[in-house]
Amino acid sequence: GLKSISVQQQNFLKMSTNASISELQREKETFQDLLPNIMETMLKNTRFTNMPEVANWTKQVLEYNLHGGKKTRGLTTTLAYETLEHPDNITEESLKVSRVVGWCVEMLHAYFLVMDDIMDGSTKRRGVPCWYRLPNIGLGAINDSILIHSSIYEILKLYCENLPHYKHIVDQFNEALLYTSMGQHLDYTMAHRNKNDYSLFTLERYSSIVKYKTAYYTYKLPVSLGLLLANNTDMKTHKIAEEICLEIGHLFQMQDDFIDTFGVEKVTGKVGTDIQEGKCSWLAVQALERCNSKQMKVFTACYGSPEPAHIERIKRLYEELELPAIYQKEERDRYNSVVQRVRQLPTETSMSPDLFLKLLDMIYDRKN
Ligand code: DMA
Ligand code: MG
Ligand code: MG
Ligand code: MG
Repeated sequence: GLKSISVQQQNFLKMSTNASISELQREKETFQDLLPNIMETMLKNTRFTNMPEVANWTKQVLEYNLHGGKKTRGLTTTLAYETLEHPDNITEESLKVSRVVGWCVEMLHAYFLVMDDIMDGSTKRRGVPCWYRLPNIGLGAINDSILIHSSIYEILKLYCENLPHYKHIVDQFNEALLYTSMGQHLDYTMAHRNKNDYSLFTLERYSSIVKYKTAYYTYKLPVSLGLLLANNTDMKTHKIAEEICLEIGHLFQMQDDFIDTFGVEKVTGKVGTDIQEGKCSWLAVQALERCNSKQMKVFTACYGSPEPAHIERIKRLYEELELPAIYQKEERDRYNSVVQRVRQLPTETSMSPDLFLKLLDMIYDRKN
């Protein structure tokens, strides 16, 4: 269990976890139910109307690529708004707007996933073939991803143009777009560099990749949006929220890397590619920290190779190095470290630890 906190606190956490699981499940259903409505409204009231044929195509692209998944980013947006807004200001309408903005974050995610699956040579996503792998799609997926991305701004204009912080909201999406593409660039070039030179596979480099490719758009963006929807533009609050979000985001991507190799396809809905693609993953960096010279020879001979036997050998090496146990410990340590950090929040700002504890509980020990 959660070692550095007391039994009483553990029980409290479990209780709050169980309560928020059903709450979260209900919110997820409400969130999902809103999508058809948003799509209809977008296709009938935005610049998509100029080209009904393409509007119809975009609908199919969105339906396929927004389907399934955990909806972590969309739900985080609404949860952030609900937690950070003054209770008197929360209305059905304001909650709906937060869900619409949450869907925009899911669209940014879908846009990146369509591209990411091409870049990573992936075959499956959320239990179905990756978009670019469908017959008659192929590299047309690149333009389809732009249709997904453009939908975000059409929807924001439609639902948020009159909000006091509309410009700031749009800028948050632009920031996340830039940072994520920087991270994806690092991720891609690390895997496609001169073979057998692993001098750049450091913990420091790893932290930088996951901060940019995942933490900004997965946590910093939804939480900043929640603050802005609650009309909070206090720079100090935004800064502190960002620091915590980047820590949670690091934990989230470290889990994704572990799941890539040790996850179960039926549960994750995807097939791992990090070993054959030679990614600078958490597992690779940890292995390189611990290899003796014999193990290092195995690593350089097999890592980044598409041969099933090589992939299996790397997986065995990870097990020999006891990386699954090291992973569990680091997952717990990072969880505890964020818990400690957010306990200090009430003295620093008006934010309560609540939101961040819920976000942590949503992902702790996740298998998908
Ligand atoms: C995720 O990296 C980052 C983005 C921006 C999609 P990844 O390739 O490890 O994600 P996944 O494992 O879902 O393909
Ligand atoms: Mg990928
Ligand atoms: Mg990737
Ligand atoms: Mg991954």
